[in-house]
Amino acid sequence: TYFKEQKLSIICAPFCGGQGKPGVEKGPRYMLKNGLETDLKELGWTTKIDEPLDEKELLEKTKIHDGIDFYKNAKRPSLVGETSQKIYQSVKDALAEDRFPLTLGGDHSIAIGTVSAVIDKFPDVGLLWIDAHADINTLESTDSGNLHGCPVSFLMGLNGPENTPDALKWCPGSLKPSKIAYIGLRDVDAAEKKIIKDMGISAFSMYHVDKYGINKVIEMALEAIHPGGGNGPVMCSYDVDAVDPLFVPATGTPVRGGLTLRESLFLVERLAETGNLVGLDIVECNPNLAVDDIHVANTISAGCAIARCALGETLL
Ligand code: Z70
Ligand code: MN
Ligand code: MN
Ligand code: MN
Repeated sequence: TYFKEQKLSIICAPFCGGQGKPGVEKGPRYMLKNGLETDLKELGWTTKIDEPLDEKELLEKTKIHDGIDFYKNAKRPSLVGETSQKIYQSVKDALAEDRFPLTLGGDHSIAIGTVSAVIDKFPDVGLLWIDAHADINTLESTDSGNLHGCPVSFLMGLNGPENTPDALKWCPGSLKPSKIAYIGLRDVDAAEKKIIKDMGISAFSMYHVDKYGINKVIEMALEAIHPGGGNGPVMCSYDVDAVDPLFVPATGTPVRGGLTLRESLFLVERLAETGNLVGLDIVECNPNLAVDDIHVANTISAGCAIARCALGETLL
């Protein structure tokens, strides 16, 4: 492990401005209400909750930015930049205190902050991006204009300095294509497929999960980001829409044919087993999109289970 003591920061990132569906800002509050902090304490972690954002105030601000904060067709770049920078600082603070950073979203644009901070501390880190989507659209390629579909392009510096909104210029954009691997992909835009192919980024779609099984896929992904044995620090940015909507229905962009609940949990159990995990995001839980209370409970409990399994919970 890369941490001296079993300490962690739970960083709350209640932000919805990287996409258009309000409710995803409720994720951190719902996961904490589900008992996540207590559960992690029972696993032996000394916890601290960091709330760098005011959920209510930020939601109001997001509405104000609607329709005025644009960069080409990208929506709310100033707010995404400003907010992800606050999350960046919180993750940096956690790591400076030798605490494992667990960040609860919020939409996936917050990973611009979390991953940048983890790279600052562990320059050699490999990133596992667990998602139905590749989130690698550039400001040029995005059709939706939703910045939660673009965080990887900022992390990799694909937009270039001349084409980066001022509020996002703080992001180092130093992630190398060889240091990222995707798992769970099944809804990738044509422009994203081209970027992934052209840059030689490792991507394991649901096809590969079916073909090889999840264990083999994880091993291949770890080998891709850390050639010669798969050892080295790993950051996991986990979009809950990677999980099949049967298990996680309350998310902004559900896509059928995803990971089973067991595959989803095995993935993080396996990462915990390596002892190499140095950061985790859990994003895109949106209680507003549930049609009933069971959908809310299923979604939130899956998000919490991913966190617990990544942080040491085992079945036996
Ligand atoms: C699409 C876009 C996306 C999550 C949707 C979808 C991106 N490629 N990501 N839901 N989590 O809008 O760029
Ligand atoms: Mn997604
Ligand atoms: Mn995502
Ligand atoms: Mn139902």
